[in-house]
Amino acid sequence: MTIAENILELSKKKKLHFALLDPDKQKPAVAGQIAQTLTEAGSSAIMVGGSTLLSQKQVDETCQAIKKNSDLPVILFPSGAKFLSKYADAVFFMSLLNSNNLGYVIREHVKGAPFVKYSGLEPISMGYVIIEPGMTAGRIGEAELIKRNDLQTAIGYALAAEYLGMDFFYIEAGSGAPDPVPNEMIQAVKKNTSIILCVGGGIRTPETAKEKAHAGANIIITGTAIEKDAHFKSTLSSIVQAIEGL
Ligand code: 1GP
Repeated sequence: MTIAENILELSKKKKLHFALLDPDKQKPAVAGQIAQTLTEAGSSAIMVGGSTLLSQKQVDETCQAIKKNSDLPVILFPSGAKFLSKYADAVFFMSLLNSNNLGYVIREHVKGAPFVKYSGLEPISMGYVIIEPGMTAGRIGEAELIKRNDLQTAIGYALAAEYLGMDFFYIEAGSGAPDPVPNEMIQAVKKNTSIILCVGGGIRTPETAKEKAHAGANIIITGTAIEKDAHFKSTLSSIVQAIEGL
């Protein structure tokens, strides 16, 4: 079974938690320790990527450290072709659908596709959109941010992703967003599509994670906000427990 098939199967049974580790935010050894905690807490996958990466070496070393400490699938969440790593298991082959920069929509993909083929990384197709406030990802990704009350545009992007044959749709408010994606937007997207729905950006507590999962998110994605929490492990376990029973 491929990683994507496995996630699709799992997500039919319960709500999942994925963690995003940004190689720019900690040394590889620390990423390895965090990976161990994520595994113990019950996360289902570790995503690796970030908008401010400087070198592929960072990504390689972070993936290697994670693989040493965890048997969770490691899925790249790349901001460009030069940040792919053969040490990961898979890559979200994702298009930032609401970017004004064609590089993030398709051109980086063209550059990176041969690496994916020859490295053996499993490509997992994903449509990706950023809503207000967008934070660093919105700025670097040159996203035409979806307004927080513009449900129709959110539905339109999700349907477009589904009709283009993408397996996953990721809607996020940006890392560290003061307010995550509104519940009404998640409900509207869920009601109108059948694509696997991932939600992230600004989700810091089990209560918020539960609300977003209850609204229709299949996968809750958390990143740096949680990693900075002094009670990281217990917050994480509580998030996993809060959503998986839904
Ligand atoms: C990953 O933006 C999310 O795409 C992560 O957001 O750092 O706010 O959890 P947080």
